[in-house]
Amino acid sequence: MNKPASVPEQFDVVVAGAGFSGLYMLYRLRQLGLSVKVLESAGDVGGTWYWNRYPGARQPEILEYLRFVADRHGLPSDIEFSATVTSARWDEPEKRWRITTDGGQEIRCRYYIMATGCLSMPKSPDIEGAGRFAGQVYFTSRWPHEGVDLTGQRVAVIGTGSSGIQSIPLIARQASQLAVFQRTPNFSIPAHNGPAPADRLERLAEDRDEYRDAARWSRGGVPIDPTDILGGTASEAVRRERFEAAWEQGELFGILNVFADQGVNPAANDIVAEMIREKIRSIVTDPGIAEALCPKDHYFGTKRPCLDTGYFETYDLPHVQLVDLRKQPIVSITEEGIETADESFGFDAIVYATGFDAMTGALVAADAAGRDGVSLKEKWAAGPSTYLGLMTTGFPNFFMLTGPGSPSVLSNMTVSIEQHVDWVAGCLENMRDEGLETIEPTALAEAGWNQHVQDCAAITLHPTANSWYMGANVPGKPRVFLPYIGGVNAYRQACDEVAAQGYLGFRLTGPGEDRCRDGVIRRMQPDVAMVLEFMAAAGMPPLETLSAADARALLAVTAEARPPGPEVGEVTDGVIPGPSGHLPYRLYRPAGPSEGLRPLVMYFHGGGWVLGNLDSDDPLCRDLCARSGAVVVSVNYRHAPEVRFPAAALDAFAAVQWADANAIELGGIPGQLAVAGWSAGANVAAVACQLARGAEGPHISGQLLVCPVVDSDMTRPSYTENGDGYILTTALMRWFWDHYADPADRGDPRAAPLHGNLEGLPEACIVTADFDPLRDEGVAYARALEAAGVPVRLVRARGHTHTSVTMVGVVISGAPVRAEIGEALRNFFPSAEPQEHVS
Ligand code: NA7
Repeated sequence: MNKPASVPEQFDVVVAGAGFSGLYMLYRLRQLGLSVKVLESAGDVGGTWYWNRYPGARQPEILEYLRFVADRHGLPSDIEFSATVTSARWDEPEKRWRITTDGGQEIRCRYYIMATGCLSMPKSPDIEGAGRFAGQVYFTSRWPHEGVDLTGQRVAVIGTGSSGIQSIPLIARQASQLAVFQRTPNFSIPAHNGPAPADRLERLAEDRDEYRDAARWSRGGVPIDPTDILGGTASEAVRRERFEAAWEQGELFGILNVFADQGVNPAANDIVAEMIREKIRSIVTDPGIAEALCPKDHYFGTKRPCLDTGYFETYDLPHVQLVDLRKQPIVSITEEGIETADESFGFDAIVYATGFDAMTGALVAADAAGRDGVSLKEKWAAGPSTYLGLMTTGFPNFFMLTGPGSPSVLSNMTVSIEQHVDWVAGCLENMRDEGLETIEPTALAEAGWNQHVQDCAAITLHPTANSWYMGANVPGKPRVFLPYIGGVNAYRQACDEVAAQGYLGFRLTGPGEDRCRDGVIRRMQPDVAMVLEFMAAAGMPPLETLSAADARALLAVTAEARPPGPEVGEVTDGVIPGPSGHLPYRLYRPAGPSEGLRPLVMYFHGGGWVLGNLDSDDPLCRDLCARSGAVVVSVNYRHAPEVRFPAAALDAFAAVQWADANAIELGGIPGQLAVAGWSAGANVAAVACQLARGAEGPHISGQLLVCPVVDSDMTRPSYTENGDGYILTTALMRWFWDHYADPADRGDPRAAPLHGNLEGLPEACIVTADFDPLRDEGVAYARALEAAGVPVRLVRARGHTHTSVTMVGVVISGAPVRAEIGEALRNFFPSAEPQEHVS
């Protein structure tokens, strides 16, 4: 019963919601001896499982279980049912939240925890005339608890997400006529509901703790073995076998794990998608209806795949009709039924299975305003912003369970809920023990986390879909990827590290206390981090412990396993007359007319003047060629220790002179010549520009320097920060320098171009990577060039290492950086269009 109270009640904590997360939160807070009030809109525990009782929802057992848990621990005595939070205000002087409910109650509390669920705020029907229908209206998300008898009725179902797909076969059993209004066909696989598989039960019985621990440290919160089979390279037989097994198993994480790359690689994704479409065509007899049911506008898994029982089979029933809204959109709901562009339908009942304002809807609706009176709705107008999906700046002591920016809906919710609740409980325990009163994330930590969440999504196919993950199902909702897709395991690791580092990125205050260890918990691109982990696990010996010959042999082996890089028009090998002997080169001509002339880019590979060759940078050269539209000529200069400083730089200069003199034979437009290089190759490219300027020729249009070596000073901060653990180490850089140049020569501008005269040099594009020891010297060179009047475009490869931007086809997050490089190269020249060759 809600009774207006004149004196506000006081609690340590108010929790909104009594579903899985609210119940477990209550249990843990009680253990800490904190006073708690749970406010729940519904008349009972259960959350999602209380509300979603549509036909086919597998909810009764789960709801029963939650009731059992609540009763066993006597939880209901701290829960107020039928009480909805209508507003929450942070009282800064009191350092408390003031909560009001729809019953007029006011409650004060130190901590306010939103356990309001991710799919709990139904989307209001955004269809013209929705209020006009005179018959029965039902929402799958608010299905009457006493059930609905649709026997003999003419029924419409609008929506073919999970709720529609699960309820349609059962509604079809009762209805005399059923019309399904489908806007977007969805991927669905048979659920094969029944007893849990014997092997899983055995594993649980053998060692329950091990099973649960494996779930906690898995990607999706379900302990499965992630495959390493790639869709592109698997044989047809393997593809078929893996797909059929997943189809038979009927589990979401199985069908999402047919290939390791189906979530990131369109070609691999399409193999799975097409196999599902084949299944649909084999089930549905009418080919036209089958085709209309085949999803084709999004990659498989980028919208939540559905699990069904006899869904596609339903369309073979004579009284079931599919209305394809792509062909005949709804014009209006009328008093009698639904009018589309082509037809008028009469119904006795309309069922809306139109989904939810997911992940943010319930949080925003509860009208919380933080320290400066700014509401969550205002703060999140352009999309949610959280730290770890748990808290948000400006809202002290305000926690969200499974909020945006946490794995939540992409994972086994219960596993994610437990992790969140345990983390919050640990945090509050720590605050109590340390005598602290408030906790709030910093702006820096929050911005860093938001960036990481988006970085994780950006390497997948997810952002391409109009899904509720992207907020795309609610008109006007900002298009932002809402959950964290980096994995339950990676997420748990990040949360644990934050706590272990004294609550990194949080400001904590208490009487006489104001502490903050500010920082960003994840700055590295997620795929770069994966490559580092993979390399660490492979246990490669540090290159600097090897001889030059052994290091070269090792790199040759690893190069063989790489993807080849993009197709280009033509690749030819040749030799250049160098200052002392021939230098091999490889020429990459862009696709397109072969006879036209193009701008010419002389490219020099990386490898610390010791390693590398025409093969080592082959994928990168292809990529540069394809992106820039220029002819790229990769030159293999002489290497140390066999031939030391300044041979590499002199070779590079000679190659540039030769290319200028022979531009037309190379397919280059005379006078449109740029240089490019990566690492030590960027060093010799930069030196070649200085030598060309000194020798008054040839004219160089631009210099692209990717993570260049431009100085021998190894004391800059980037050496301290990144000198170990990111592939190019301080020790390896020292090894390179020792092989290449005597200490006395290392200040020579032909070894350290930063020390040269920089006036009159060609315009530059310099790429620096965050986790590169050479980062700061690259920035220093850019600044010095600018000071000398040279136009510079400085490209920051955010979250990258010295090598990762060059890993074409491996590190997906490098592609946008290389797109920028390609644009810079094109801008060096008046036009990248092939020019007619008039001899
Ligand atoms: P979903 O998955 O959001 O599905 C809603 C469906 O309703 C989907 O097919 C929508 O088409 C359709 N829809 C929504 N608005 C309209 C309008 N205005 N006109 C026509 N069709 C519309 O919600 P569910 O409840 O099925 O499932 C939610 C989650 O619960 C599910 O993903 C699982 O995680 C469990 P659209 O695709 O937007 O074109």
